[in-house]
Amino acid sequence: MRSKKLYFIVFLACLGLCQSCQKEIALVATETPIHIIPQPNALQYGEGYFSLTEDTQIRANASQKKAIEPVLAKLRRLTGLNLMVRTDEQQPMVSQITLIQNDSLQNEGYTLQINEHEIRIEAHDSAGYLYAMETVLQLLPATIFSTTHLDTSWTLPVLAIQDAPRFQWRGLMLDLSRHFFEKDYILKTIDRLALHKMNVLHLHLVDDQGWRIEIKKYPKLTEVGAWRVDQEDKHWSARLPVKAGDRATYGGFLTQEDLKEIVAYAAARNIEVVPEIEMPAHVSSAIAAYPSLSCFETPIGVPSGSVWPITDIYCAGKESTFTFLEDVLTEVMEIFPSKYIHIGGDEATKTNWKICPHCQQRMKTEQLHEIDQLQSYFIKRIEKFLVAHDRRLIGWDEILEGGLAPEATVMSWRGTKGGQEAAKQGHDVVMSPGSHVYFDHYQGPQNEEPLANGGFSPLSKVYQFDPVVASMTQEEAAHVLGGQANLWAEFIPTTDQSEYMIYPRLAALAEVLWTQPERKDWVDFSTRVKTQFERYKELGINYAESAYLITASSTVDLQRKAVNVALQNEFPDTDIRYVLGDQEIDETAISYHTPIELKETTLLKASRFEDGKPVGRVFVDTIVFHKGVGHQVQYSTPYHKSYPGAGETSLVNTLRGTKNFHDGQWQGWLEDDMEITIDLGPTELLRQVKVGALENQGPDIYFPTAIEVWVAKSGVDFKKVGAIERPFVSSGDAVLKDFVIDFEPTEVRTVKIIATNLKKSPKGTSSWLFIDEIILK
Ligand code: TNX
Repeated sequence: MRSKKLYFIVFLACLGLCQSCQKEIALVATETPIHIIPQPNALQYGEGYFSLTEDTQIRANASQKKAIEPVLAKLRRLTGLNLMVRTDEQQPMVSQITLIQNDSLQNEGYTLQINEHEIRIEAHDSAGYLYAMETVLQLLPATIFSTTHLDTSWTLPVLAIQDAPRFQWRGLMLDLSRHFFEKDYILKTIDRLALHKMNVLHLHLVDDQGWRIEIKKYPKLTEVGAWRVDQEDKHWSARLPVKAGDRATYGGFLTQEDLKEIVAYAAARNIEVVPEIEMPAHVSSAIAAYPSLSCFETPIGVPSGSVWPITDIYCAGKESTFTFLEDVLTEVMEIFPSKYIHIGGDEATKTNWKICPHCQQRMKTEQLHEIDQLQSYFIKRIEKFLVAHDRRLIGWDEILEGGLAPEATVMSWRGTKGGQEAAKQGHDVVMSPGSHVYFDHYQGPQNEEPLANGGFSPLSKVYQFDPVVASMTQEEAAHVLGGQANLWAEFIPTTDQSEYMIYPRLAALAEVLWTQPERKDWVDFSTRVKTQFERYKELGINYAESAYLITASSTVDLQRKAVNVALQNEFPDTDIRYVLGDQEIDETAISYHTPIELKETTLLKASRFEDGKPVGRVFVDTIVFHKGVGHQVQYSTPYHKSYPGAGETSLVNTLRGTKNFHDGQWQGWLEDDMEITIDLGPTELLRQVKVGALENQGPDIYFPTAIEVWVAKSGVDFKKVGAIERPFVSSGDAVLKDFVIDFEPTEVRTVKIIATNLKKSPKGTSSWLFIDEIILK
């Protein structure tokens, strides 16, 4: 890829990575593309190649050999080479991989020096050796990640790398409760985490919709709690309530043996598996198994879908709750040797606690005055138990409420605020903000992506994530252990979909958590990630190519009564070409450079081109011009300042909103109706009004319940020409709809449109009305 030869001088002393290499190295680049993810922290290019051959042997002691075993096994399988490991001190071999202990290196760090005869690896711990070998794999052609033996020559470029992670916690969470992932998929995920030099796998083993870990003392947790009524064909929020004893067939769980195998497999790849045992909320599955764990002991079923608010929670008053939890945690600690045990702690609605005699009694005895303090009591008590067993408690940022347990670590998900607050109080934190690293969020244009859980975190946004918040003091920053992405699985029906949501965003996250900020570079990453795609293909990963998808953003030129459509995707330097009208998109398409000016209704198609040919999904959009375009709109009820769309001309600018309600095209009214008047100046013959609306009941956006159209010749004396009604209908999906109001053709100057807001949702919350365009015909 690099056509020019590059000359690099790197002062390693400045990077402080390696004592023994504190000398200037000036090496000349080879022509080989070196595309490593995460980007190493220092890299000097050389000239020439090292070849892996029948003669190549590995010099390592027993523990070094063990450290690199997973990669070595892969190398042997793929290359068909012996790659014998020699532990004896002998004369230099003709071709060797040498592993050397270097205690001046950082934890998990390594140096890699490749010349024509030797790959020399130095590290301080087994993680360092393993990661050096992971880098070696990435210096080979992507086919090294294939699953079958390949008869080809394997060469690596001459170079030198000094590398170490920026953060010690580089995590991914899998939610096994909402979707049950089988053991094999988890093992595969561990291999893939290691490839990205990620070192924490957080398993969300407990939630309302399924208990996924065998606990020998409480067999019903899995006999009952691991199974729910199969409503997988319905949208998560549209699943019907269930009762205790309903036939429950969807689910599964991991036995203690399975989990021990997972833990060992992960440990061999420098990955710590952190179990999450939720409490006091998100535990309907446990209460379904043992109703006595709740305040009022009412029998419930394991819910098949959404539960909100979460009121079926553990009783904080009864001693038996704590006996149960200590028993469970004892078994958990026997399976998981991890330093941290995650206890959840999020989203508890404590209405039962307020009226439960046991909880009230507990508050009295413990002199707790507020209900949040009871949650804090709960968590502190569990922390004491964990600390007594030499473990550390970690929980979601709600554990801050009512006072943090003395040694707790906070996982900040509601932005980074909770994390910063905890760091201020001197606690360690892991940053996992929904804004950047929730892999259940959309990563591309919502209209073109498989159903996800709202939100928008495209690849470039994940890449922008920094676990250290700019306003943190040095002391606070030192408490940031690292970061983590969470794959919540309400909208993950298959492992294929799980892969789609994780990759390539995991590559961006890996670089965020490993590479020093000054070495991060989006433009460079976007080139390297394409090689990562090649590796994913070899590994059979169903990765997302959403970053390639073309989107349009447009502006209106009122003077010229024209729309300027800009085309882009996430990657810089994409060859985008387009055609206007009915024509197929082929070699004759026009190269896109600057926004396209349109003055009439036009069908626009665009595609990414490679080697002169269209590849990937074709972008198709019709820009509809109509009689209202560019005319003045007066608002009798102003739109909400949080959703201004594109401003005063938003409703008559031809530009349509997408299912992503943050896309800048939607104007929103909260509880208010929309009442607007459009002045068509002198007059126009009108026969139809279309009102473009969005419904997404999850975030309380509802279609209008009625629309009225009034017209006037002069701007006064309006007469009603049409109206429709549309009563509320429950729906789980985001839906776009144009409401059409036809009427007798009428010569008009002003048209008034009133869309009625539902005002209060069935949940009792304030409802939004979202409108993107008023189309006048
Ligand atoms: C909030 S993040 C939750 C999860 C949901 C997730 C969906 C957190 C600690 N709690 O229970 O699955 O949102 O994005």
